[in-house]
Amino acid sequence: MSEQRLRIAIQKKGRLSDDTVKLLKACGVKVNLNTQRLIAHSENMPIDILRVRDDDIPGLVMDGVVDLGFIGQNVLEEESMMRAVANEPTAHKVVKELAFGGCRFSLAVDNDFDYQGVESLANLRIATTYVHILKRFMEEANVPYTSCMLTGSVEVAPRAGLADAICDLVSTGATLEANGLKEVEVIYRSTAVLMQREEALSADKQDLVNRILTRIDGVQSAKECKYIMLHAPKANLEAINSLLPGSERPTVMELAGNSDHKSIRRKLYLSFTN
Ligand code: PRT
Ligand code: ZN
Repeated sequence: MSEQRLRIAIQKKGRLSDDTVKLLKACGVKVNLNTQRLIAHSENMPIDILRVRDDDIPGLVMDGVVDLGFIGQNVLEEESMMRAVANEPTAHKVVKELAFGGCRFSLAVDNDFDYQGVESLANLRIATTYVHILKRFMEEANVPYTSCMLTGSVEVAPRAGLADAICDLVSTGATLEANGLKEVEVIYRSTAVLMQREEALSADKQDLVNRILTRIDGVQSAKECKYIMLHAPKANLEAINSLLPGSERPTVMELAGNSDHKSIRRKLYLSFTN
């Protein structure tokens, strides 16, 4: 890989891959990712794309091996805490929050578990992949527990007799439900982010990063903005508007032949986090 080209690490195969590649394409970065190659070179920009497991991305950026990385905040947070304990470099900048990869990191127990609060988990065994994020939460709650580190199939741990509870990523909740578990505590919320190495880049590389960031803003604001339209009783206009997020005023129009109702139109900026 050339020092002059911007190096970006992305997840090779997984939940962040498609959205990351789509975003890069929408930003005008042309690259052929149809091969199995570890490194792909952009055809139209001085960019090399490194395709790796998501767990490797924070370290590659923190060690300065790549300039940018697309990663879930949960993985970044966990790796930062792990490296801090090991006295390894952790410096980096989060340069953009992204509108995909949204999930929550939650404690879950069997449906028939009588959960009264975190104290109900005292001295129990909790299975998780992100042991440091869980540890911070349990220490802050001052609840002793034993952790059981699993890198996959965390949701089957209680049924398999490996743990009494789990702490795992949740998006729709379907996996918990399918395994007879209930979500009892959200301990961390995550989206994908774009991270950059701490050390300054050359002026040319930083210009390119700035151009990409501006394009991401353009792509995300186009996606995040939706119009809603509804017909509602005149008397409820203020109440309805107060329920909608943001401070923008709606466009209110008369409805032909109906003096009690109005047509309301409002632009909404959607949040992508769960
Ligand atoms: O192979 P590699 O190490 O690169 O990938 P991976 O298997 O470690 O990660 P991957 O691809 O599963 O997830 C990558 C990132 O996507 C995570 O680190 C999160 O930031 C984000 N993300 C968003 C999720 C989810 N949503 C999610 N639902 N990651 C995992 N899940 C799993 C969860 O662990 C559980 O098994 O999906 C299941 C729950 O989903 P629901 O919809 O049933 O609730
Ligand atoms: Zn992973």
